[in-house]
Parts: sequence; structure tokens; C-alpha cells
Amino acid sequence: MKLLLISHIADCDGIMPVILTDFVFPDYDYQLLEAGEVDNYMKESLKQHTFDDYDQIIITDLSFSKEVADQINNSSLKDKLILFDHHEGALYLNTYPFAHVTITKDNIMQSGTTNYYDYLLTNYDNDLIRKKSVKDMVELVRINDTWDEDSPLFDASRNLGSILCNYGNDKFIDKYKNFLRESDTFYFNDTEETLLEIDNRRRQEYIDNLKDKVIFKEIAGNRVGIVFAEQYRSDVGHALASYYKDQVDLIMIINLNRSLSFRSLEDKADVNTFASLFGGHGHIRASGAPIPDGLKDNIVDYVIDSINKE
Ligand SMILES: [Mn+2]
Repeated sequence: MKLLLISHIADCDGIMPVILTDFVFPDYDYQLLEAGEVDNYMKESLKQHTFDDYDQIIITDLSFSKEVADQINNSSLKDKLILFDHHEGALYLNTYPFAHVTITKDNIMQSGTTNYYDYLLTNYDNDLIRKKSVKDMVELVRINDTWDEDSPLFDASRNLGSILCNYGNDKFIDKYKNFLRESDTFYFNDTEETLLEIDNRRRQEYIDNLKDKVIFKEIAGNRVGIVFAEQYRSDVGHALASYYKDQVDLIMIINLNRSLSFRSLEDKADVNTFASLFGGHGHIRASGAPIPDGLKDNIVDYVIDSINKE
């Protein structure tokens, strides 16, 4: 039995499923993608028959368009594919037998990881995934991904996000594959605690420094605060949305090398809908979209033009 996991490259919620997969399936490959890359990847893989090499395909924390869903539904892939997501923008997929998009369970916000984890617990008799250390880490991922600020573990969950940023995906996967196997409880070691102390300070400085760099625009009836940032996406979005809560309905973060991100506060703009203006989707309070085609080329041209004018 060979499995292919396709998951979200951008955060803990996308990376944790790789670790869970490692615990349950002896033979697997994984592919990490940006949300905006999934449609193309699925279409290409169908065309190249990539999925023929696998007995099961699992997709976590990601979704695809109705067009791709229909294509899958009309192919044999539908019998071996299961998708676990938790984004409002993907709810329409629940009409397909292979999709499980769950946003809340027992009034608790779910994540891609928790939806996949529940499936594994129900279907696999595996001791490793029942360890306290694993349960605790899954919960930290959920709290971080749903930005559950009321949780007493919110700071710890944010720290897990910082650890991922600092280690990078490969080292993070390696570290926690081993750590969770060896340890019965979840904790950050002394080196990580030191790193987190430094990183928390750096994050605060990074956010403070962005406060006077926000560009205010009106877009489709929304007051939008726009900022260029490459790091601490969620922290930047939430901090600026609350700092400018009287002036803006949402914050747009432009990360030229990755994507657009949108964040809003309770009772403010629905950024899942807003993201669709840019071909993206996500949650009501947090969403993203791909960088528009040609944007970087246009910036380069603009810079070169400015020299010629001198
Ligand atoms: Mn997620």
C-alpha cells in the first residue's frame, strides 16, 4: 500500500499531517503546495497518470476548484482520494463523496490537521498517534491555525508556529517525527525556549515597524490597510487589524515571493469573499490569494523606468 499525501506548504496545519502520515503509513510520499497551486497540480498529475503509482491519495488543509472536483469524480481517482479541509471557501466540495470539509465540531473550530487526525484515530489501530505528546501537538496546531486567542495554550501554539518558521519545513518534520516518538509529553527544549524568546522580541519589533507603513485604500466597498511583509503573516495581519480597527475593515498583506493574505477582526469584513476578488479563498477572518500574474515584472519595469527618467 503506497500513499501520497498532498498538503499545505505554508504553516503547521499543513506540515503536521506529514508527521501523522509517517506514524501510520510505512510507505508514502508527500507533496507540499501553496493553495493556489493545487488545481494545476491535480490537472497535471491526472494527465501524467502520477496517481497510478499510489493506492491512496490524501489531501489535507487544501482544496481544489469545482472543475477539478468534477474531473476527479469522473475518473477512477475518486475511489482512492480523501480530502480533509476546514476552509469555508471549500465547503461546496462536501457534495462530492471524497471530500470532508469540517469547520466546527462540538462548537470547536477545526483545522485540516484535526480533521485528518480524527480520521486516523477512527480508522487505524496505531499506538503512536494515541500518545499524549501527539495529541498535545495536534491541539497546538489547531489553536494556532484557528487563531483561538481565548485558549490558555494560545501563546504556546504561536510558539510552535515560530519554531516552524525558524526550523523550516524539512527540519521541523524531522525533529517532530523523532521527538514525538521518543517523548510522552510535548514541550520545547531549552534551545528552543531561548530561540523563542529572541524570536518573540523580533516579531514584536517587526510588527511595530510596519505600523506606519500601511497604505490605506478602498477596494470593493472595503476599507483596506495594505502592507508589504514576508514574515509572521498571521501575527502581522491580526496586530494591524486591531491597531487600525477604526480605520480599516481588513488588512491585506502582500508577500511578493509567496501570496496575498487577508485578515480581519470579528464583525469586520468577510475575507473569504474578499479573497475571491483575487482568485483566492479561505476563512471568514483569514484567507489568501495568489500574487497576480506579471506583478513582479511590472515592479521591475517600474524601477527601471524610474532610472531612465532621472
Ligand atoms: Mn489550516
